[in-house]
Amino acid sequence: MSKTKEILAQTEKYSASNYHPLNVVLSRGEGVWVWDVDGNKYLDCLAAYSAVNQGHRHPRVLEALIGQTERITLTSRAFHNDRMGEFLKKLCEITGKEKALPMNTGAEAVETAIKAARKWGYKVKGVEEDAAEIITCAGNFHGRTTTIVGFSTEEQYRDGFGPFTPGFVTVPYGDIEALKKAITPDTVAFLFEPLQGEGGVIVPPEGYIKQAAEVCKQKNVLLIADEIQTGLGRTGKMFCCDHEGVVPDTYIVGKALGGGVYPVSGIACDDDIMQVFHPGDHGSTFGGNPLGSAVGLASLNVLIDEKLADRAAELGSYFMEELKKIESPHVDHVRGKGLMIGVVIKESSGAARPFCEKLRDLSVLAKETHHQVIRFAPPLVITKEEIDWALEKIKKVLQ
Ligand code: IF1
Repeated sequence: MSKTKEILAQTEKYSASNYHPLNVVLSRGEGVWVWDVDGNKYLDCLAAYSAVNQGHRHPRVLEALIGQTERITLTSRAFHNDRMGEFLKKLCEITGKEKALPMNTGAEAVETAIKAARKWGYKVKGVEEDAAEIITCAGNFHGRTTTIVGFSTEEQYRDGFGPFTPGFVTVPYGDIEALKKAITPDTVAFLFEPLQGEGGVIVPPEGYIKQAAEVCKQKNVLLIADEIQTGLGRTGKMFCCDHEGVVPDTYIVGKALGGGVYPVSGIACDDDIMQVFHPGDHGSTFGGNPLGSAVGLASLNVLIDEKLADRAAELGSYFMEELKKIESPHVDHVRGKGLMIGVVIKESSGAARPFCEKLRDLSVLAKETHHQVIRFAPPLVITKEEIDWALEKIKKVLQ
């Protein structure tokens, strides 16, 4: 039995079946390339859902990780450590914000943003206790906690997990009038993705983000951008909100902040919001630990020094243009921004999954989202030659 089959059987036996992965067992990674246990090589066009923007095992990220393991890795926040301040300084410089609060996973950072918005609503805006409302969008994906799935519009993410947290109002994504109508005196925040990843690589209408920012400013409602997947260079700018020159009240970051080696997330905002947190109000065992901070700092430095956002802009438009040129009876259209691209498969051609399986057979790893969309989101260190290599295989499968 091949090593792959052996490991698939072992996983089948011992793992919860909360995922339906492609049948490929990865054991090595380098840049945009990954190898399975049988030595087959693949081009990774998912980058762990944009958590590997710097490429697999980036030397500078590994150096920070391994170097820090030789000093100290975890202190808890009961004591200070010598790496967190430097990391948060860099994060504040990049976001242009006064303060940052480090967490670990994206969902934890989203929950932190929700708590900050609610408390700001009560202590600063003057909303009555427990009456705070947060507006979110249909088709959202912000994580898997019960509060977050409570405002998901994807039935499967909610099924069997109730009862849910109150205080959330859903509006259609991209619809400014609906957002205006949904705001009440109790609305404390609008939480949105500047481009919906899991929703199927949905790009909102031009100007939507700017208009949302204006509406929120007028109504004293916090604009909270979940840039966990779209941020850190993925869409061709440091943050996706930058495409419309919008600076949200709160940035939520994660995924690539950990450089593909360690969970690092957080929120960044000015002190008028962050000052609602007093000692003991909020925290986590691992948030702000020296190992994650060292990795977070290196991850940001790599993004900046290697100009990965510019790379994503240039190579993303090349990739998208070439995908659009492919004559295929199966493709409805191509959409996205930077190196966050979705190829929408016509219903008449069935689901996207079989196309991903054929791509795997040709050594390209991509993942479907929402049945009809093949998502292409490779590490931002990809070269034009590697994109051309992938395009050959993608053409074969789509034609
Ligand atoms: C899964 C999706 C992507 C995110 C945004 C917060 C989080 C995510 C915009 C939470 C996480 C991951 C989660 C993973 C698959 C993947 C995903 F398909 F689920 F939706 F990328 F599109 N905000 N997205 O994309 O961050 O707690 O996971 O660190 O749950 O299957 P997390």
